[in-house]
Amino acid sequence: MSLTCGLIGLPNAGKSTLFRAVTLAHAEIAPYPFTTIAPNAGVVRIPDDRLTAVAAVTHPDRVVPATLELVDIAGLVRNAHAGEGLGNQFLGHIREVDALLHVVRCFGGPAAHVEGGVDPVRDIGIVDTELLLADLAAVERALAQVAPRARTGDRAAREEEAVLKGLAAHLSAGRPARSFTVPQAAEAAAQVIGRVRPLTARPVLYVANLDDRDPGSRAALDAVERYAAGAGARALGLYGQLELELSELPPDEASQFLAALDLSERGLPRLVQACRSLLGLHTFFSIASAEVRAWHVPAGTRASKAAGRIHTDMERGFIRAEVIAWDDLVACGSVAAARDRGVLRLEGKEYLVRDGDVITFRFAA
Ligand SMILES: Nc1nc2c(ncn2[C@@H]2O[C@H](COP(=O)(O)OP(=O)(O)O)[C@@H](O)[C@H]2O)c(=O)[nH]1
Ligand SMILES: [Mg+2]
Repeated sequence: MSLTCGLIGLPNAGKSTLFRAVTLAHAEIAPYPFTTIAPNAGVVRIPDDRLTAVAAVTHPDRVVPATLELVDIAGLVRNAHAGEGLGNQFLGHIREVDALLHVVRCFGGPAAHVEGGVDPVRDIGIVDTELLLADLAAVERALAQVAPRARTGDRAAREEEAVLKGLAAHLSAGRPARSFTVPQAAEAAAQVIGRVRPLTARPVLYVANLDDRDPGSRAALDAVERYAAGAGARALGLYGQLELELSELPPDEASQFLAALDLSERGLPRLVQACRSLLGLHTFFSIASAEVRAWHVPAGTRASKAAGRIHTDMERGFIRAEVIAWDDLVACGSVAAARDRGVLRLEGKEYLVRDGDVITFRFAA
């Protein structure tokens, strides 16, 4: 299972700058044989204080954080949905990611702005409109497919057609598929969304790329935040160029530089944590003498499935899960003490893994 966030936005918004900043600072090292999947894709480590605390009481040889994939998708331009500027190819790449980081340019400067001056809300609108139009085209194709069956009176086909028409109207009104609901036909709607896989159904974070030397770019952040709130999404501001420069420095020099700039913290940790919550992930920890490791699973994952994240044998031969909340383990100081105090629970395969669980799976090989 690989969960992927894609950087999208207009050309020259700072996507590649951010991609390089994140992959330099958070690049996965061991135990994978490669840190880059493709020139524009990287595996990113997600730092986790809970993992550090668990490792501090279990003393493993190795501590392995959970990871995500990040993809730098080439810039989208006006009329991409109609094939402009390799549009279909770009939209195809967006279709492959699970969540969107929509980078919005809030800095001026020499790098040409494809649309003229700095205007983040206009820029967001251009990109979001392209995604909406691409989704609308996909819904219309699905409608054309289902129409013949619906005409014969097939009940499921008619229900699907009704949902698709509702979705088309929703998109035409400029609203993203992620806010589309059909309370009276929730299951049919979920099936349609699962089949059409609209781009605008993916969760999105608007990333305002600010300029540390341009005080005006803070006002742009306000505008992006207001837009995001109106769209039921979140926004985050950071200094892309500065983050890249900091990522290129040795850690001690980077902290000195940060202090000199009067910045208390970097933006990248906030960004990678936001990716994790955007994807709706829970983290669980596995503990062995050799290795303590963090794993991501979608919220609502059963224990047996979570075991399968570690090894398919563990899922197949699943017997039970021994679960301790990470803070209970840290408070007790050891697994044995946690067992003595009764905070270690035995759970079956149907148990829904909670964020922060420390789990040892028992399985028959
Ligand atoms: N001033 C300033 N320039 C930036 C910032 N981020 C990126 N740039 C510049 O904007 C240009 C385009 O950046 P790039 O990351 O290639 O944009 P992309 O087309 O979205 O991938 C480059 O010249 C960057 O150096 C920023 O935060 N502030
Ligand atoms: Mg680029």
